[in-house]
Amino acid sequence: MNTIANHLPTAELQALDAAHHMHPFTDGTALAQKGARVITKASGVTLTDSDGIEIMDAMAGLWCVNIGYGRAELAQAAAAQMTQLPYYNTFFQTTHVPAIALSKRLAELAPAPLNHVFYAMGGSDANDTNVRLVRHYWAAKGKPDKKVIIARKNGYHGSTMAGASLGGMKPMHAQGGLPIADIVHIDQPDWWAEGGDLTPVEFGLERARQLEAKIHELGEDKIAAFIAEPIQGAGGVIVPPDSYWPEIQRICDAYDILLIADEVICGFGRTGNWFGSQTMGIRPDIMTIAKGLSSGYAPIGGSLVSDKIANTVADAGDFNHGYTYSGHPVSCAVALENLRIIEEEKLIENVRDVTGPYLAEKWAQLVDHPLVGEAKIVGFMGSIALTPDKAARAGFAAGSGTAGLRCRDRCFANQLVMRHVGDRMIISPPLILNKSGVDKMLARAVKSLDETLAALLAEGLMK
Ligand code: PXG
Repeated sequence: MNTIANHLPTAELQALDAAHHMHPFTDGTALAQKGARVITKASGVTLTDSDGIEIMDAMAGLWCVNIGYGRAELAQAAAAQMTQLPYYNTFFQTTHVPAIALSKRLAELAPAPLNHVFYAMGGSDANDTNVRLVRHYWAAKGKPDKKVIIARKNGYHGSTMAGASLGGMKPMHAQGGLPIADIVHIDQPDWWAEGGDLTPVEFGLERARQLEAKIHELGEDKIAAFIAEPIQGAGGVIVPPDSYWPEIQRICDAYDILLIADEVICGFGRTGNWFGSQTMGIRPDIMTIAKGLSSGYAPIGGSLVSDKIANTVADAGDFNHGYTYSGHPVSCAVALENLRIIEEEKLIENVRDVTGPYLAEKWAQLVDHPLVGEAKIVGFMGSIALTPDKAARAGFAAGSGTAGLRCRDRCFANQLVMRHVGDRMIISPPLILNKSGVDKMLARAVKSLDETLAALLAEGLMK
């Protein structure tokens, strides 16, 4: 059997990595100088690197390992499926049992009218499906000009041409000629950074009404859909004010605009419900899913689609779209086993009723730290805003990321993976993290914040 050598010295692995492996969202030259951290194994909420150092993973990989690492049941489900039927496609009027079973299960879990699934390999390509699907839907309804999709600045919807276009990340648009045609962006509901003198409630309404203004500007018959994450993840865990989502829902209903909820991060328990749309009280026509669907054990994503859309598209002939690995049997089998574990071990109820509230109470106390201006958390996704001046909600004079980068490095040194987005620190731990795990995570976070504060003061970056 071909095994993957895992016994080379770290420096040798790093040199090989630098020589041949191009990393996502990475300055390759800088990384080659520093050397990538090599992760060799993981169990529960703990990673181990090639030097044997154990690191607590407060990001669940990339927001995806919801059931935690090392669950042999998923490996067994994959092995059994590979033995029985490693691959077959779902094109040309064929199907297979894992895709059938997973589709049925997802239809049961999703809010009422979302009874249909179109599979992808992850969230980006699922959002590509969504762009084509909503435009095809309106064309089938005799409205081919209803094709503009409204999205948000600082939203994240993936890295493909359509995914990155829907996203509102300026550095991504700056590379490769994005966004593609007929995708426009409105401002995000980030009260801390952009709320000015408005109350959160006023600001939430103001940002939601930008959607209405954009619809008036472009014309209702030109707008196919609005897409947003229930809670922005990669943008920095931005929890919108309570007034935001009800107003967005009202506007989508009033103007016959399809609502696409990108649940890639919020789905599968992250917010204390199966879906973030339930937590935020919205009724999407389409939900993008990925990540927690398989807890990252196998690549799978997709679009959960309403009866209204699926039936219209079915009646309109071929939908000329699909991926070789749409509904891959091994990924479907792994996802089903993952969903079984989430349900039977009551991971979502635990986040909603036990560990989530416990974490929320302690997380809120972080605002007492001199460096922390805002602490936000919903279920098991949280963020804190680092600031040199809480009252002014100020940024650092030396630029965005001044404190965030230092804090992220201190976290690593203190055996904690906590990410930074600019000067926001974010967490999204595995849903299995228990109360003592929460305590351990917070102790390491506070130590890292203390050290960051000391460094900022010593370097004269903060008074
Ligand atoms: N939508 C959302 C809301 C996401 O968070 C995608 C779509 C794309 O999914 P795929 O599976 O194609 O990557 C994502 C992915 C980060 C980070 O740095 C976040 C994501 C991916 C990579 C990095 O926070 N989210």
